[in-house]
Amino acid sequence: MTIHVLGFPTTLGLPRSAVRHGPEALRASGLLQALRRHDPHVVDHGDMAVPPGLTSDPAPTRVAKVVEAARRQRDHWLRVTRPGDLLLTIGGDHSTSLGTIMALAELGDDFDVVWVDAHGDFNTIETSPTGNPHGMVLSLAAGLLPDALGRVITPDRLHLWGIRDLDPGERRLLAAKRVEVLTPAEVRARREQILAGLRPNVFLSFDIDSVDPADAPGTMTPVPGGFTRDEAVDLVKAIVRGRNLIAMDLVEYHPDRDAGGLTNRLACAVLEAALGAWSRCDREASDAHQWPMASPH
Ligand code: 6HN
Ligand code: MN
Ligand code: MN
Ligand code: MN
Repeated sequence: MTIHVLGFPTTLGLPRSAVRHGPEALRASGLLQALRRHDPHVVDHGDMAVPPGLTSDPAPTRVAKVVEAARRQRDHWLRVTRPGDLLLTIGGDHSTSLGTIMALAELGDDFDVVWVDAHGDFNTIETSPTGNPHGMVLSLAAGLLPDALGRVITPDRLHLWGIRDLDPGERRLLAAKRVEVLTPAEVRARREQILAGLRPNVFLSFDIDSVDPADAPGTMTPVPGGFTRDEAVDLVKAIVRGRNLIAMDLVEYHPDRDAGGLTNRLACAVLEAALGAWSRCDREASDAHQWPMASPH
């Protein structure tokens, strides 16, 4: 059982150079060593080369570039992963997560996506107020931008938790597709029920801005009213415990906005919480979870 760690310093979803340094900043503060304390089977795949995002590109081009980078990430995962492994990606903006959804879908796994975020990331080019593809990742995966990508996942598999900032158009789309969208207050109130509603195999995509800006200032899109640091760590443990975490992402970390390193420590704590809970899971039980073997390279 290997934990594959990949840096994906993409700015294709949000053109802003500081987010490129997310993986580097977390590595510099000892993330890999911390993860290896929980589980020795950590393999660092380094950072994928991703071209910079350009606001001068028209929106369809920006989306196409996100899809192209995601395909390369998918292909990387398909080459290296084996049944029972954990795919861990450090972003990058939230377009980091598309390639992993594509890989898991291709592997034929039966999985849910838990998207812990302040935002729905369900805009289309038409509904987006900014044109930034990091706000379109789940609509892309659900096939709502058919010119860019066919449907990779059905909307019933999406679980959006911590959401408190939706644009009007994406709100309508989420309702029309009957996606589970819960505010932090709803997650607190219905925690056991919503956890029980998840499939055993989970991809947890953790956007730093799900946490309140008081505890996680190091992001470009802060929204008040988020989870506290302790709530976030506890929620991650609860998601992983008794379930099979097959992939996890940590995204939208902007080190230049992280005075005092508060967000860096939060990011490490969230990843350590996930890995600690993952390593304590009954790995025997997860052998039942079989992926078709990817061909060796
Ligand atoms: N994220 N809804 C806004 C937009 O520009 O579409 C913000 C998106 C934030 C993206 O959280 O990864
Ligand atoms: Mn997001
Ligand atoms: Mn967000
Ligand atoms: Mn579900």
